Amino acid sequence: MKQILEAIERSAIRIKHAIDVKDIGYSQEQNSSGETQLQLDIQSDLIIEEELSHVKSVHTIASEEKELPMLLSETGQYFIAFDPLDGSSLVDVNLSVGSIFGIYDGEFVGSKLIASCYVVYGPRVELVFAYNGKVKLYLLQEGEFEYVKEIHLNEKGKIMAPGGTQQFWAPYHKAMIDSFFTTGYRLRYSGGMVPDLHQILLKGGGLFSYPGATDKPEGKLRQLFEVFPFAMIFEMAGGKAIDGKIRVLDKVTAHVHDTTPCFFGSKHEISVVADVYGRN
Ligand code: P6P
Repeated sequence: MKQILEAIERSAIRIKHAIDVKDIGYSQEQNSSGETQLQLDIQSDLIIEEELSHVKSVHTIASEEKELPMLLSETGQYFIAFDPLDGSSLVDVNLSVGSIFGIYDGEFVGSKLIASCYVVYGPRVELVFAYNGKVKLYLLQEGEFEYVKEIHLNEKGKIMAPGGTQQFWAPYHKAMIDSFFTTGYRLRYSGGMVPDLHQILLKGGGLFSYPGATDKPEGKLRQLFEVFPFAMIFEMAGGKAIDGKIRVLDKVTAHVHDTTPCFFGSKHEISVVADVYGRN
């Protein structure tokens, strides 16, 4: 696992450099989710693929930017799913973006996720690694990731990050979100999953939601690359992650690019979501 974290750290430093200096134009390609790929998306994907290809314990990788999983070593143990540069379209308006990694033991299944990691490329580069029940924060300083602290969520928070297009929300979802705001929650939503969730984790709690809606019944965020890694991080930090009904890590993934509605948050906020969705 140490070699995997070191490969992620090397990737993060290279991706940060690419963000700072490279062309942010669009390619002629689309990814499996039908999103036109930025040159940076492709560049970041290739950087991570190259760095992980040197780690003998990695069996297979799956990327948001690749149609199918890629075998790296038959003798490897770990299956790594990653979103190389989530929210990449925010780079051209100079907002924070991130890389997300899920490390699975032997197969791409929620119940086999054993470690998660994300990197935030913002005013500073920070890395969060969740493994063995602990969520640890690191800060990039002079080319090295220095340990800062463990992350813990409070039982209840103050931040609301409501994703999706409001006109397509279910009425009961809109009423629930409105009820949080009328009780004093603060709106914090950039459209970048990594910085939006990072803020909730570091500010002690709240709720990030990307629900199923009439335009996207199964939500937008991908199970293996985005939702499951953050679900583990929130659970290890003392919070919860559900799809509205069940724990997201208990879901069965049929295809590598499957999405799911998702709610990440402190225990109190998730109990409100479970109550509302349980009644509708
Ligand atoms: P919306 C970025 O494109 C992304 O995949 C996530 O980073 C983010 O949480 C979500 O989409 C934002 O989607 O529909 O609210 O713009």
